[in-house]
Amino acid sequence: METTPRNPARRRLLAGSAGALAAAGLGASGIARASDAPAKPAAAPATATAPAAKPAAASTAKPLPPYAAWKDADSVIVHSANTIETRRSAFGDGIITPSRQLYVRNNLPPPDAAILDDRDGWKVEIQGVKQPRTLTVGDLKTLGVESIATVLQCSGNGRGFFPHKPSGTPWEVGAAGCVMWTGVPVRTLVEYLGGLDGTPAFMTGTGGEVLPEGLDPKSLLVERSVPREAMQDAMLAWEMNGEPLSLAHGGPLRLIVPGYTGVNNVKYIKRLAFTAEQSPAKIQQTGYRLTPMDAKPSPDQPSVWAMEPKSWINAPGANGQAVKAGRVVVRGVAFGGMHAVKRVDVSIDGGKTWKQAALIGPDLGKYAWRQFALPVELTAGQHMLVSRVEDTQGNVQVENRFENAPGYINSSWRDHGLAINVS
Ligand SMILES: Nc1nc2c(c(=O)[nH]1)N[C@H]1C(S)=C(S)[C@@H](COP(=O)(O)O)O[C@H]1N2
Ligand SMILES: [Mo]
Repeated sequence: METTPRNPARRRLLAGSAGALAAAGLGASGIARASDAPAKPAAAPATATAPAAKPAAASTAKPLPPYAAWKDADSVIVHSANTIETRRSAFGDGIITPSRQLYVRNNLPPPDAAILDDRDGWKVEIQGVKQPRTLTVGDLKTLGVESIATVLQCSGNGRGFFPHKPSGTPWEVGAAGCVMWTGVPVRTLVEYLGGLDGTPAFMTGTGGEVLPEGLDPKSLLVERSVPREAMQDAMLAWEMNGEPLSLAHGGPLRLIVPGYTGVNNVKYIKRLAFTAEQSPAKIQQTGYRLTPMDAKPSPDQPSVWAMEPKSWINAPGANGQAVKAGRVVVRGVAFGGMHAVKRVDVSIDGGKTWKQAALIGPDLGKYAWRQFALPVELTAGQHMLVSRVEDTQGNVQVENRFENAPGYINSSWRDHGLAINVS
């Protein structure tokens, strides 16, 4: 299997880790990790428009929070009011993840639902361009429109497979989905405003949550910076899967940064700025860093930005569903992160032998996932189903997770294996 990390962020981390570890020489205990840690208890937002919640599947299950009451309770695991995961068995065979099944992750309680009352009136400040301006969603709609499918995946998806039990939500496979976004391309917007002012290194998006008073705003503000080049494919989106963007998913307006992990896709965006420096917010400076196992989070560690090639199997047998011996079709999803999927291989013996799966369904572009399928004959007994994707650049999904203290970017095909009992 591959031993050389292909992800540039990972290469940087490995290059820098000796120094970082030496410099650290510190115990890892007691490190505060804001990122993806359970948020403070939310004040229940107004939900005048939300349809009634379905009863949860299991009696032990937590109820859906009011702002997400319209989600399909049977398809999700409610970890907390601000962390809701799609069940592995709920990923269907279609390419787009239905909104009712899509995961939700809020670092802060979402804003009041009243912000959706006048969607077109929502304002976003654009800075770092030749003609900085505040535009409304209504204004943005006059500039242009495009649709793009992307994999939206939380940086911590797969954290539940890290044996050291990092703090934060123990997501397995379901903090991810493939979503169709509609909005205005960021490059169209920048062109309209006269182009970039100089050559700022970063594109910075600021979330529109109202922050509690009396606390340092930098400690809570959801403000993320990504390398400027990411603007080429980025979008300010007002629709998701053909519907006006819900509050849960960042309505009225959200930044989409294709290929980048969830946190970089800022919801309720109120400011988009091209900046020389990364945001001073904690979520940027020390949150979402690939912190080595025994180090403290620090701005000199790689930021969690680009996603890596990753795939997993969703059927048959997810979440303990019965599987009968005989012919079955093994199905799953695969994506490259920054590049298109070239091939997916599947093994029903835990990686000893592999067969190439067929990519099925439409190709919605390099940032979407591909569905794959492989008919196999299953004998009675235990089987470990695993899949491995390769992208068009020759990057292969890693066999083993890259250990890091906060438990980010787990792309290990081994960790994502689906153990089934065939009868
Ligand atoms: N304003 C704002 N944007 C945000 C967040 C947030 O808490 N506030 N959470 C981020 C994280 S960590 C993830 S994984 C995604 C989740 O998007 P979703 O809830 O639409 O699935 O939104 C990102 N954008
Ligand atoms: Mo996330």
